Amino acid sequence: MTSRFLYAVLGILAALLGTAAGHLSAALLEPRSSPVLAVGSAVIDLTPTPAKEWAVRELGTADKPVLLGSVLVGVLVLAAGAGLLARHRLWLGATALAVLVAIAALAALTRPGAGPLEAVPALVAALSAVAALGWLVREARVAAPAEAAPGLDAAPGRGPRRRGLLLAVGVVAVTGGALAGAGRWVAGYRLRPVDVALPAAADPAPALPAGLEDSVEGVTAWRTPTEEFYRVDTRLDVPLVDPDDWRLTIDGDVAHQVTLSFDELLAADLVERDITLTCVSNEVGGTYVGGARWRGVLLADLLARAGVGGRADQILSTDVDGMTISTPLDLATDGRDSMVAIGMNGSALPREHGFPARLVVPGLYGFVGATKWLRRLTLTTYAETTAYWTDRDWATDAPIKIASRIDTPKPFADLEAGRAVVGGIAWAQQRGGVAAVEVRVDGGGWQRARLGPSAGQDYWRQWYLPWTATPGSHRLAVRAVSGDGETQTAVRASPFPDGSSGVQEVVVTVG
Ligand SMILES: Nc1nc2c(c(=O)[nH]1)N[C@H]1C(S)=C(S)[C@@H](COP(=O)(O)O)O[C@H]1N2
Ligand SMILES: [Mo]
Repeated sequence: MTSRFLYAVLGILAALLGTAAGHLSAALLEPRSSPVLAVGSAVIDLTPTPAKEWAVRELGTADKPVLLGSVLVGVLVLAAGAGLLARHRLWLGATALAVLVAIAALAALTRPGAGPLEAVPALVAALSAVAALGWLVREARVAAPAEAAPGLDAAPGRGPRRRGLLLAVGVVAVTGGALAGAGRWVAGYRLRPVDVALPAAADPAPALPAGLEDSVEGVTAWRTPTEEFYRVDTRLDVPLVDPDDWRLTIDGDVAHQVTLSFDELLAADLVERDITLTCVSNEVGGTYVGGARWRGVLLADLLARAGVGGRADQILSTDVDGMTISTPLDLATDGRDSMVAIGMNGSALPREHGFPARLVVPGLYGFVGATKWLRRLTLTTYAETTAYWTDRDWATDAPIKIASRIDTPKPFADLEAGRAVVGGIAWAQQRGGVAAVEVRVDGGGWQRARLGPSAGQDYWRQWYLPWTATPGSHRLAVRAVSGDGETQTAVRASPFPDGSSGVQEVVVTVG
């Protein structure tokens, strides 16, 4: 092993130990302030919108692991550099590590609503990384005193002099691993699901009829299992909210500010509705869409308690960490079942999906109507205040487009000739629901597919069309027609908000 390589490895080891120590202290104090998470979150907020859209499209749900992995790799490359600097001057290497950690501290402190405590994990990381580097470098010098002559790539000595270095490397590596494991465990324990007994809804939804998934192989389940529900948000972690401390405040242009505890929300009149949620970043044929049964308090009831003034044109919602989303007031209150949801598919919201409460507005894309980890609803105007995505040039008005997806057959599938089935889902929230789905084979005429049951206009529908597959290559396209008579167009308009409206076409080979 050359001495350069050795010192780069020592830098990396020291940085890994520091990162693990920082992560554990963050898990104990405030999970989001973990150095790598904080830097990753800052990267998300600083990333220009087109790059973010690209990442969501190209990387899908892997975007977060990829981002965190890149941040970690970046840290390790810089840490290797710090190790190389320490080869000649320990203080130079230590300073480099400290600068690296200062960036993490800055990232943690600039999170919305961050207090000074959130710099502690970075501080812990800095102290442990520098201490580890100091020890490792001292032992490395003992092991290879020739190193004193700069420029000579002397191999570390053998025998007793090397034992100290091996011991130091072993202790740092094992401690780092133990700290990382402990941090993971503590964070996992503190973020375990909260056991809440939800009261029944005063206005329940009727039992959902059986969907097509049992009879048509390959069609998406009509009810998305909670664990499989897509997740899209700007966070790398989930917020740690204690429902006993949590409050929902309604303020701004209101007659009287209203503040509700979680128990008060549970005690309010609850409704239950089947609503399909989707993300504007969903690719044609994509998976950022899901159907769930939401339980909550109608937004109209809550706003009535506060008494909305005449000035407001937007509901600015703020999450527990200060992230903001704006919802057009006129749309949210036009009679649709907008709600502050506390339950999903019969249980309390999972932390990933907004525990303890989130907004659900039927017919609006998630980024303008589905604020998770909700803390405040402020009645204000678009002129006065702007929200996170508004500041990034996204539209403020974003009704969900009519959409349909082919679940089966999969693109580029190889099928056997004979009886086959084309099937999938379609949605047209707040447009009268899905009235028809049409399938086109090889550019021929549009044929009506058979529809699964309906659970109201805000919930998606399954569909299928029996098809006799003949040998050769075939193109299968699908489009939906809404209850209010609109047909999904073939225009794949870009940029947003038309991105999600394209007609999907898949190519299959029949052998
Ligand atoms: N606080 C908060 N709420 C949020 C977001 C977010 O980044 N932060 N993302 C929104 C977006 S873009 C979508 S599509 C939906 C997704 O909700 P889900 O993750 O429960 O499917 O949440 C919305 N609510
Ligand atoms: Mo979204």
